[in-house]
Amino acid sequence: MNEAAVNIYDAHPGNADLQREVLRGLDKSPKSIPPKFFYDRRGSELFDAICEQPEYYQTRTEMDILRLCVPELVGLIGSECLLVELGSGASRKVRLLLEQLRPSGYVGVDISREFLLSSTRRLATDYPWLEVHAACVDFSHALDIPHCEVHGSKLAFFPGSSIGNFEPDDAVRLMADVAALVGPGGHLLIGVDLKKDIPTLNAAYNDAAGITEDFNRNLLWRIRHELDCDLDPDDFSHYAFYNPIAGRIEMHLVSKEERELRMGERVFHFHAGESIHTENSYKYTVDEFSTLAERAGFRRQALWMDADRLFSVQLLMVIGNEPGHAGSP
Ligand code: AVJ
Repeated sequence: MNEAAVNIYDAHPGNADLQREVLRGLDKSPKSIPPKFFYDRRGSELFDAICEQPEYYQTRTEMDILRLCVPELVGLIGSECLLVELGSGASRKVRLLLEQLRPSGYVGVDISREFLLSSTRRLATDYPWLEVHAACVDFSHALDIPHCEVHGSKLAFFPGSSIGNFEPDDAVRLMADVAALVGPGGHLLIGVDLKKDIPTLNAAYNDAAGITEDFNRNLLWRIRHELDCDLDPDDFSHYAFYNPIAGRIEMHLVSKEERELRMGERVFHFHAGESIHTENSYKYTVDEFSTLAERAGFRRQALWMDADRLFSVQLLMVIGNEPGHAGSP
């Protein structure tokens, strides 16, 4: 069988970034490592397994919402669009969109190269009518994707509440980049996890099967394999909790004992109980998120939620040269 064609664009910063950012993060006080480094091959597999856990309500809830809202969405967007998916991962959710929206082109954007290539190849095989692009990009730095010919509008898709990984100001910056990418009248369909009771939030990041724990600790396995260091991942424990003051889940790796960690020529000291902060996952109310979207230049066009209001899918449109909008000619 012929491999389906995928147009590949690779801006991946490579291994040097892991080393540089890990050293920089361990120099900070408190110590931290950016969550984008979770997603090596094993990390992406573990994240997929998290999404199947009964405590992790986000994925199935968002899928249920998408199943119900896509027909309405198609009415609002129309076909003949270019669909750009951010953090495409296994690209399961986007199949729902592709099948009903039937865009003329698809661009998958992800930092995890192998995962991106295999998932976009599968899409190209399953949808021969679709022009498929793969952009291996760290969009937390810059949303630098290849130019694609497009008739009609652009729709960006950012599912899974991955926007929650960004500090609110950075989330505004990223959404403003998306606004510039899709242009006036263009859209962003975004999944946003909502504020809710604390036990439900805590359980979602402390599943009984221990998958989230493995996912968190896999970051240390990755560092041990890819960098020159004397790290034993089992010396650190998984710690995840909702911080109601900051409005976010925090994930940490906590050193069980006092230790030194050698990395290249550097040595880092850990107190017993000292943590490496590995992830924030911000939760928003509908109103809080509207404020962020407006700061980025979007107006909300539609809002879909499950009956328990655990999760939301929001269609945002770039405020631009629409007739009647203040400031337009
Ligand atoms: C992919 C960032 C949306 O914050 O819920 C899941 C990542 N971390 N369990 C999230 C994650 C631990 C996830 N996001």
